[in-house]
Amino acid sequence: MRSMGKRLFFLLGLATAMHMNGQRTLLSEWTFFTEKDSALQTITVPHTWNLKDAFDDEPGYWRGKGIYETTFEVNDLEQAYFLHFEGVNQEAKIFINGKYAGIHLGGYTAFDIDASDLLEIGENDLKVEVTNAHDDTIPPLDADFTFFGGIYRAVYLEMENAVHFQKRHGADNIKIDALLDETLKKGTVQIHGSVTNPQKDSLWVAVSLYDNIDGHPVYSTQFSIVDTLQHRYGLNLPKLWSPELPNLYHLTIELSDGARTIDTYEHQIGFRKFEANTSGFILNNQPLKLLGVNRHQDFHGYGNAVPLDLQLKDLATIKEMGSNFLRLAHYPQSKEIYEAADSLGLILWSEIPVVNKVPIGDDFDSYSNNSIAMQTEHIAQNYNHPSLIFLGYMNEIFLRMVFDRLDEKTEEAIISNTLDLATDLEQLTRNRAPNHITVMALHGNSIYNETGIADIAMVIGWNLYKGWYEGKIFDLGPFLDLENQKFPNRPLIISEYGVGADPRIRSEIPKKFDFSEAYQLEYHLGYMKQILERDYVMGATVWNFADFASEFRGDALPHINQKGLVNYDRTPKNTFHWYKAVLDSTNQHIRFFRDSDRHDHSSNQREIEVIANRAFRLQANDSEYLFERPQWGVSSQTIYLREGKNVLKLYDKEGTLTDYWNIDYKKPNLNKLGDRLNLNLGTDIEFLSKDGTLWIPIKNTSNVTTVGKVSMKKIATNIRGTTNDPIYQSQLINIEKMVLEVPEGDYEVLLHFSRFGNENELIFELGKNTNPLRGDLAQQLYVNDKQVEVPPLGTFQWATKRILVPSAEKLEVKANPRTTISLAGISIMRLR
Ligand code: GCB
Repeated sequence: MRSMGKRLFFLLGLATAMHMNGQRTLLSEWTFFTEKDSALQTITVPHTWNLKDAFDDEPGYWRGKGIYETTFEVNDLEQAYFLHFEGVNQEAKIFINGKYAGIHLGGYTAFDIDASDLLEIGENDLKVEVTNAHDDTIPPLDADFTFFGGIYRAVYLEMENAVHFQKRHGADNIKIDALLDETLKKGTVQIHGSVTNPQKDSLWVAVSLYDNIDGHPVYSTQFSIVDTLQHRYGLNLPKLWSPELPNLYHLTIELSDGARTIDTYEHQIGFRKFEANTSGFILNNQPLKLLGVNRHQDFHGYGNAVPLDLQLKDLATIKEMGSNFLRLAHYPQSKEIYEAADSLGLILWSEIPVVNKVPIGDDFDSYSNNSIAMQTEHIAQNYNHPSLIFLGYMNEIFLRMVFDRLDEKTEEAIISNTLDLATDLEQLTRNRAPNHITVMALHGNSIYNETGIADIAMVIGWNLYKGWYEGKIFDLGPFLDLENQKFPNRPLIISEYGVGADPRIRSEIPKKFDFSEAYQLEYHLGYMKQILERDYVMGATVWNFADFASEFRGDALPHINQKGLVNYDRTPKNTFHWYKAVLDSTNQHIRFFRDSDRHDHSSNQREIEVIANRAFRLQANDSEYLFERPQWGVSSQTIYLREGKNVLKLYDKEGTLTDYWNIDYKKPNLNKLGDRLNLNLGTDIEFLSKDGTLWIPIKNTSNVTTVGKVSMKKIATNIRGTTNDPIYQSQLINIEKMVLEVPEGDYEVLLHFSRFGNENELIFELGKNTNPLRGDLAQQLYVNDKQVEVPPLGTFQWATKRILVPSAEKLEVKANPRTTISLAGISIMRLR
């Protein structure tokens, strides 16, 4: 009989593949130093050494060698010992008691080191040399995410009987299939495995299956083996696994020598039948549109060394959003993520990090072998999860080649290597993971069709950014239709789509690359319409569930790719709530699209958007508006604000308050002492900085005029030394004169400058770091006819110049007649 404790274990759905009879010790206390910094630190694993420098202002982050050391006790040398590492980025060399014990390449799969022959009674030393230095033989070579170095997942010392389930590729060598017949009425469980049994003792195996909900035994049998485990049995009317009802069974395989249990393997299994074809995805004989998100593993404040509870919360949130599908891009993630997907009911696409490019020349063979080893481990470690259906092995693999513009010979070599590797990985995946679907993600370029690589995997995923990196939102549908027309037999999925959005930014005229949440919503709404209209599109996963670290990026926040539906700290953006309203129709969602509690504007008109999947009532001060259920999860209403506080409320049909919002309205003016006006130039966005300062675009105020052929200039690059990048990432250029009407008074004026890259050189091009002529000219900037000395500035830097202007009725910023000025912003404060 199972004990109550055990049953509870089932109920919580926490059971996993593990040994119940051996001992497992978490090794969390370590000392650590690096090649660069020899100071010894005491740290706990999970750990990464790039937590600071991946986010600081210096370009790049340290990629080198870190040395971890710890000790552990052993008092019985008759047992077998393994060190189990769940993830070390990216190369780990292990030494036990000063002796070399093994090496592992690749940062995203688990591995075991057999320590049995190197241990001593008493204290044992363990040293792990880890490097995340670039290595042309280890994927990924290049990718849009930060390769945080360190032992960033758990490490265990495992003690086992000398006879145990064999360990291979970082997992117990046991493969389980839970299959269904055509009618879904008959299930079959197939088990293949092997046992390390040096003396060839005769052993007993007991296989038992329990209902995961009530712990009730469903099946149990015993048989004898020596070292090969093969078992198959049928089950009538099994409960099915699906995203809607993720019914699981708990399987245990106990190994005994006749007298006692010596090893136990446990795993949750689920019966499901699936198929991907040109009319879509079929689960348990029903069509199912796969909709969900991609997920990276890192998290604000932790890098890639993220506590498990936070990781699991991600999965719960993804499910709560209404997703039935999750792509673990671009690498295998913690094993608990796969377990959570099993119990929550999320279909998984999981892949290895062969991203952006494959090497040519001498490195290719090793790269190819390492990729094959990774896919082998990836499959061995995750095959048994019912949630895992799609297995991938390449993402946008021709991206670098297309952008690097190489000569023809080099291109030929790359294409030939890439095709060879794709063919090998496809073959390997099909062989090792029958009953799964192979998949590959492409970027929107015809090279994948032309080279034939798009015909290798069973399903093709397109990463499409129309309306962001290129084209328009509604270019998506025609692209898909053409692909479908040209390749009617190719099952197609959208593996990525998304745009950057920053909650500090608000726009009334959403545009691509403005990083406004309004544009993010417009884009996702447009995409969903086009996706749902097309049955042949199997599904789609948003890029990305959460913002994630990508050191070289400069979105509105430096070092972060901001395409998340939730921020890096997982606070939701509006589009997250919108997906919830659209995908989770069983629950009522009625709330404001909330983008700024302030309305500093010369016009009191404001367009209010409401995210809803039910009929609702909007109350704005004394006015009321009734709405039917919006077809696409959002409705809007223009309202007229009063100066000061405005109270907005939402009610459902029953009259229950579902959300409220106070908006403070102020006409931008400088009527009172201490009043400020902060103008964000070269843009239509409003920006709320961390210190609560609201920066408004010129269009929000009526008292500014500009002279010159003025235009806007915008970049998305990290401006060093600030997290207020949106102020400095846009400029108004070619200003000959800018006049601000102000009430008579004394003013403090702050002129804000930034300098873009060389190719974008803009006039004021200040001081020492630029050519002298332009520097000279730039010195000739006047405010109310007083010459202003402009501070020197390097590329992608910013600066401000403070000026006091007494007794002014207007502020006139003027350029030398031979030139024009570029300004990123102006802040004005009334002193008298
Ligand atoms: C892609 C890549 C992904 C990037 C994303 C982006 O297509 O697969 O790794 O992060 O685009 O945001 O540019």
